[in-house]
Amino acid sequence: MAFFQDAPGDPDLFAVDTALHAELARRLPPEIHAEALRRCAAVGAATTEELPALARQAEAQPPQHVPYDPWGRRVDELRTSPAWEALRVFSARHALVATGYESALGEHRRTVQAALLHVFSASSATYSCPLAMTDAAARVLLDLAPMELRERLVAGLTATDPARFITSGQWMTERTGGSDVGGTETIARPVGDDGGERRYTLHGVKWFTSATTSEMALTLARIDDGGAPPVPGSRGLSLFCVEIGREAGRGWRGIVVNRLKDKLGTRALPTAELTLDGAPAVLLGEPGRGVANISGMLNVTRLYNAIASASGMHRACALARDYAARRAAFGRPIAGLPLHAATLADMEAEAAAVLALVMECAALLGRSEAGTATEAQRRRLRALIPLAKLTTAKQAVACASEALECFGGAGYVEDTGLPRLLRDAQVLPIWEGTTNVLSLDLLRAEAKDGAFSAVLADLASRAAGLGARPLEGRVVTCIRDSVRALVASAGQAVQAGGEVLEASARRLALHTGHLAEALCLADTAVGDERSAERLGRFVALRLGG
Ligand code: MFK
Repeated sequence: MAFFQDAPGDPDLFAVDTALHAELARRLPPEIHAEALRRCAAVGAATTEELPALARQAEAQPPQHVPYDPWGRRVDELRTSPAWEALRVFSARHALVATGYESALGEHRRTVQAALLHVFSASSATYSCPLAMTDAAARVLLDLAPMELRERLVAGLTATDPARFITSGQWMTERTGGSDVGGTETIARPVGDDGGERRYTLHGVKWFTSATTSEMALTLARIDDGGAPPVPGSRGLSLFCVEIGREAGRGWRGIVVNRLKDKLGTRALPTAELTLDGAPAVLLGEPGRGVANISGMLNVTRLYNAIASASGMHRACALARDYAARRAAFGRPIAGLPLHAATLADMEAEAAAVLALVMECAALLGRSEAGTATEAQRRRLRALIPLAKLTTAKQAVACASEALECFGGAGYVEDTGLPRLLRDAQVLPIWEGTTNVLSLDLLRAEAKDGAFSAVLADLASRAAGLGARPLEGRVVTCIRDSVRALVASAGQAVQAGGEVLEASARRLALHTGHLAEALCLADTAVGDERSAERLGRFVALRLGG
């Protein structure tokens, strides 16, 4: 009989997630732990069939832009797959955004939410992107919006009733660039105040607007009130909230959709170029404080990015492991071939280390938002978020590439669905700040708040405490040596200053990120043998131990 290879199956991504189980067990008090397990299990059950089927359908029916109706009227309809809408409904029902604002969960709200997102993201055809911006917009509106606007929009952004749940976009990137936002060309013209809301119209082009079907967006513009010329650079930018007015058959109020982007991956996700031609907007916060004000949004979306990296790595590993049991070569299932078994174990070790750092960031954000974080923890969080985003994104791309290799030629063939692992991972280092931009952000966070020093001090103190842990001597020695080397090279770079410091920022950031992962995983490894084994592998892989 002819041979046909079985495809990999989609496992229950929560049931097989030993790393996430270990993280939750160590981080949550019993009642919240039980609740987190219950909620994650409900999402996990959908990762075997429901979510993969929705993701496949959403990818197979990518968004379409219909600029004109049959009679020539501008309508700018963005048609997305019914599966994309079903992912929105699923997200609301499982409170994927709302959990981050659930005061009953106290300082653990972001830990529970990160766990849910870790189970969900990789099977969501990147629906996690609109969720990231929705969550981040809720955060910024809570901090900055006038009361009526805040109450109206935040209720929708954090709703668990699908009929009320709305999403938000974030329009930051213009043709002048996505990194140096000081070049923003969009102008805001005042039209007067309305019940505490400072109203403007916006005029300019936004070059990357993801989740463009959202009901609202936050964006930056330069105020031009007809008096003194607008202030150039990033200090002249202000933050605005746009509620998108769409009327069937009439186009969008003050906005023209130029076209949808043809992207390498994230193909179910609508990403458009827009011309703002009088879009009504409300100013948030003080004029000229736009970059500082939108940074609250960036910190949330960057954490989501790191969660998506961890989630993608976990799914890639789970698929590769499932396949290894089904695929035989050289006389046995490849799971039993020593080198393949070691490769899978290394990938899983890396994914566990990534998750440990992500959960640390989520825990710190939860504490910070609940008001229980210390000053040192807040400073550490400021640096850990860019560090986690930049480090984990690079690891996610490498892991996706390795996973494709685990399937041989099938990993390179589109209709297996496997190449999507790599195409979707490749966006993670690019959007929400590239590796280099975030490495430089770290230097700025150090100059302003001593945030990088707070991370180094924490790593040094954790490394010193490792001796009291039941860990392999090799692991402890390697981590300690690595922390010493990092502190020394950071010191040399700071002393050199200027361009030498800038040029070394990326190397320092990645070294710090890997060490932070190792030390977070070391905490999880106490009392969890599998995590201890993974720590040993991770240290050998990344720290040369
Ligand atoms: C699915 C579709 C896929 C499509 C493919 C992707 C295509 C790409 C799409 C994108 O373009 S996504 C957007 C990517 N861009 C970014 O994420 C922005 C990257 N740039 C930065 O992060 C810069 O560091 C930043 C614009 C934030 C700073 O630029 P500036 O103009 O040099 O400002 P500065 O002086 O560093 O910071 C201004 C204020 O904000 C300071 O406060 P003060 O005025 O009180 O001193 C900073 O401390 C504060 N700040 C900046 N970043 C912060 C922050 N505060 C807290 N947290 C932060 N992260």
